[in-house]
Amino acid sequence: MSLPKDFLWGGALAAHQFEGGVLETSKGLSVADVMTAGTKDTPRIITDGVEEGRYYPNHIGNDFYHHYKEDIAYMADMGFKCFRTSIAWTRIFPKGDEELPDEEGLAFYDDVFDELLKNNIEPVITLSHFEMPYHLAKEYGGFMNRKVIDFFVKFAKVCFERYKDKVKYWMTFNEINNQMNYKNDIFGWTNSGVHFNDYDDPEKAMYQCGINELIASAKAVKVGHEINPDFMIGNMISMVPYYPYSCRPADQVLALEMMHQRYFWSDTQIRGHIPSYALKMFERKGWNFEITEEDKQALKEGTVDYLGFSYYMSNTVDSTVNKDVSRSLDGSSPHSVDNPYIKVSDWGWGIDPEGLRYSLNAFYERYEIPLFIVENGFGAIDIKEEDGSCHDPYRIDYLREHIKALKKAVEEDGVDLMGYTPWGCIDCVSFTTGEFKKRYGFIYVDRNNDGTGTLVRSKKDSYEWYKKVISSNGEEL
Ligand code: BGP
Repeated sequence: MSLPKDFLWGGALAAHQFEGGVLETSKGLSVADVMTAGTKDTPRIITDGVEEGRYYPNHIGNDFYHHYKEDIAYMADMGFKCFRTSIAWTRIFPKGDEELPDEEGLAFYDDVFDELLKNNIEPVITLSHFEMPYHLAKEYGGFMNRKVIDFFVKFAKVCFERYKDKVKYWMTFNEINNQMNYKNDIFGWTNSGVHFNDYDDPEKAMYQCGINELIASAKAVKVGHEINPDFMIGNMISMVPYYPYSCRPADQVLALEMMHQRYFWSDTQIRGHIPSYALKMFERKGWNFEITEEDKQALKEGTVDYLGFSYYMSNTVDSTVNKDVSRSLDGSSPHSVDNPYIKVSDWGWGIDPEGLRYSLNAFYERYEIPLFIVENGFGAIDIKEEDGSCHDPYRIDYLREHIKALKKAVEEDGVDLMGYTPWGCIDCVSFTTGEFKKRYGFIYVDRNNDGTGTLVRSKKDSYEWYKKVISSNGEEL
């Protein structure tokens, strides 16, 4: 038994974290472009536009905008079958509410997709990866405003039409469920262009906004299928499975409730309606959300073809614990506790390969549709030696164990898995902290947290290792 022959091995990135080409092109500012760099202990600051004297790491990213041919050549050399990236909404509609799309932005992605296809690499495209137009966030209130649904669907339609013969695999919103961590402002801001903490009831605002995004996602899926019925359009969920801390029944039920918070998003996108446990919760809380008959129809007609998800870690919950997690960067809940069986990365993310097999099974049992692991990886501080080499055995270990786990899910459990695209295949800006030194790549980029560095690329040890994994279709690990 082995992985399917057409298994999509590749890597993943997101426009705002690696492209650069922000101020010198026709691109407009996105929500990510007004966020400063932080560290794991000092949060990124969401500024009011681009402010003089501040450093915005996403403006340069790793400068893919000017290196894309070189970078795609590296991907081809590693044997990538696919490359997951996103289209920056603000390259296509710089402010978000224009009548016509921007030709310079559209042409950039034509060039990138042509270069990928020339190298036999399938583009896998996220339409919105934490990078909505800043103008829509500031002037319209982001996804709290239903007009933004129409702007998103229009943007999606333009992309589907323009790239219909170049791109087959799509996703609507990256980690749509991550706004559940709304207490930390960057999650609501980047997901929806909203500061939920400004609302009297931030949780209610988060759900209203999330419902609007789910409607936008479904409408886009429907439009995409009309434009090209062969499109495979997926959703994208951040999967952090919750384990009960003990065999105490209350811990089991708590873990189930925590999973409901995640499934709310995928259930709606895959089954085409808001699940009963969520409707009951809205009722209990006295929340009357605006969901019209037309919205319900849209959700029904816009179900996705596959489930894409990120997996970095698991989380463990204890029903006797209830603490403040307003600064959580890792999906922690008020009930989260350390898992004594799991080691953590320098950023406190638990390393749990078996959790990946568990997650694949949990999703497949629930939905029986194809799954795609579109993010997984190990953020670490890498050292580039004087001779240009970079030894990252910890990353190879992490990926090897996760690939073993996904193989078990496919080979022993029968999960239908389309592919695997490790996150940050070329070093890029960290989303949660804005640092550059939290690296995930097979390719090292000479760039520092303060924005210094030559941007020169070089191979890490994991580069040759991953190349062999791909050429052996996961047999040589
Ligand atoms: C996911 C995001 C990515 C990415 C990754 C790693 O939540 O979809 O954009 O950055 O996490 O997170 P970080 O960069 O903070 O280490």
